[in-house]
Amino acid sequence: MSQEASMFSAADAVVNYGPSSGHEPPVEDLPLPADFAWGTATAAYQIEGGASQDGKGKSIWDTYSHLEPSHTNGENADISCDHYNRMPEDVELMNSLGVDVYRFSISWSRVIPLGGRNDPVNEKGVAFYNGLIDRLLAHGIAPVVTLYHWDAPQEIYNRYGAFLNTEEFRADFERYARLCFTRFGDRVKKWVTFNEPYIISIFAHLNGTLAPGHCREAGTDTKTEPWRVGHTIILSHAAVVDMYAQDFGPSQKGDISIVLNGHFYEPYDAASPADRDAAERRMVFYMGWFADPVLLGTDYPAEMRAYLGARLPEFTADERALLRRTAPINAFYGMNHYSTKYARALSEPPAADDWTGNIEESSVNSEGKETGPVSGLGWLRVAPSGFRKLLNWVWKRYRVPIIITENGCPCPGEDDVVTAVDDKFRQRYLGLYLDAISRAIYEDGVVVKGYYVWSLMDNYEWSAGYSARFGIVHVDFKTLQRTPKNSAYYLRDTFRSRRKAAS
Ligand code: PNW
Repeated sequence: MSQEASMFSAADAVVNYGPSSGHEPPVEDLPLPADFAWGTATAAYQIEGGASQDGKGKSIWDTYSHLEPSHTNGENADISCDHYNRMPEDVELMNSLGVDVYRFSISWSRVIPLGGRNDPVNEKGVAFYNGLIDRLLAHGIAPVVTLYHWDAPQEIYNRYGAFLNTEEFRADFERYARLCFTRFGDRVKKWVTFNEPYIISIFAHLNGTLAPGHCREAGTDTKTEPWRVGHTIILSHAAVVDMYAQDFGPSQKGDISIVLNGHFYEPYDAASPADRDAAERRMVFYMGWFADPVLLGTDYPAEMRAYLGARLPEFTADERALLRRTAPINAFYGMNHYSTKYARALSEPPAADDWTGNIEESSVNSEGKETGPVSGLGWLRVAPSGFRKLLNWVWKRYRVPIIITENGCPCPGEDDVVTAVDDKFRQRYLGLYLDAISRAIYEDGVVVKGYYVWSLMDNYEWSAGYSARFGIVHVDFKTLQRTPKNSAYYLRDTFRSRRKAAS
């Protein structure tokens, strides 16, 4: 299995203390702007539970997490954190931590159980999100709402393959978005259309480690389908941005954009021009794939067109006009960022379905140097200097304010509840990554507006099930009791003092 394919697998979650490089600087608690927003982030399928409660329809994750043999560590999220039934307690918790923002996602099949544009609305599902939004606002917490965090209604997958059919998906997604803007947009002022299109395209439709695990099915084409999925996401995003700007923006006055994830890539051998080029190309293939059409309103990056040829779909003249028109409306670059990797140019011919630009990724470079100490997951290493470089890379290419919409880590040894609550590894990781933001802002001139930690609480980590804990709040999955970890108090206090220092 490639390193990418294994990213979400349970095997990756094996505790590994790894060699600490010992070279990381201490946390300096550097200042942040007075109006810098701090928040927590979650996703519907990972925390809600209530899998079939109050008329909710099935999503592709309800199906995928029940496959036999299991692809999800033998675990599903039928109950998970039971947030659907404990929402008031969770909002109280956030209030006690002093957060400004809560980023959550709406479960499409909870509000439109069958998902399609002519299918009925589930008013009980709508009422749940109305209750959540009202409660947040009553505590002065701003909701940031993601429309799609990986849980497509199962029925639209059955009908036409969901993302595999651009026209059908786009029409159904437009109707779902319109429903959300109509019902929630009077109070929600920040919208995200899609969470991590790269992961949806590659992990869910090429490696098959996430739902629907499409490449596992007969008759699939991994050479072209991931790029079709990406194309569907870009056009559905642009259509919804256009709709928001025309029909809702003038009265609701909110912001809308997309959330992209990506590592920073360093060359495997810094002296090799081919590896330096590979590191740059890897980021273009990862983030530029979506950010160029969405934020610049241009075609896919030229490097991708040259490499992928006919595997990459074309935009029609109308679609190009849509991209150009909507690009400047996107109000921010939503960045999910966790770690840094090395990129090495390969000389042997790539596999027919290669998606990397013929590059090998690793955590160790040609001199044997690691990107950083390993967290509770093998791929996630502490590398704050790469984060600062990525902030610069994105700012230079797109010149749009950046919001860190996810960042965080599981600690080594976190299965043990004492380690979990006294989470020094995580506090250090978060502290160093916040220092990197401060340097990017004050030393490099990058505009960064906010930081939402992943995640509010331990939850269902997709294919890894409950084996990887990203929360700043511990969840006992037997009793469902929540206990803030020390990092929760660290973030509460550091934002208080860092921002005071800045003002
Ligand atoms: C994100 N990577 O996924 C998702 O948005 C969350 O739902 C998830 O729980 C969280 O990160 C932690 O995994 C990513 O390898 C997973 O670069 C992997 C990567 C990026 C994002």
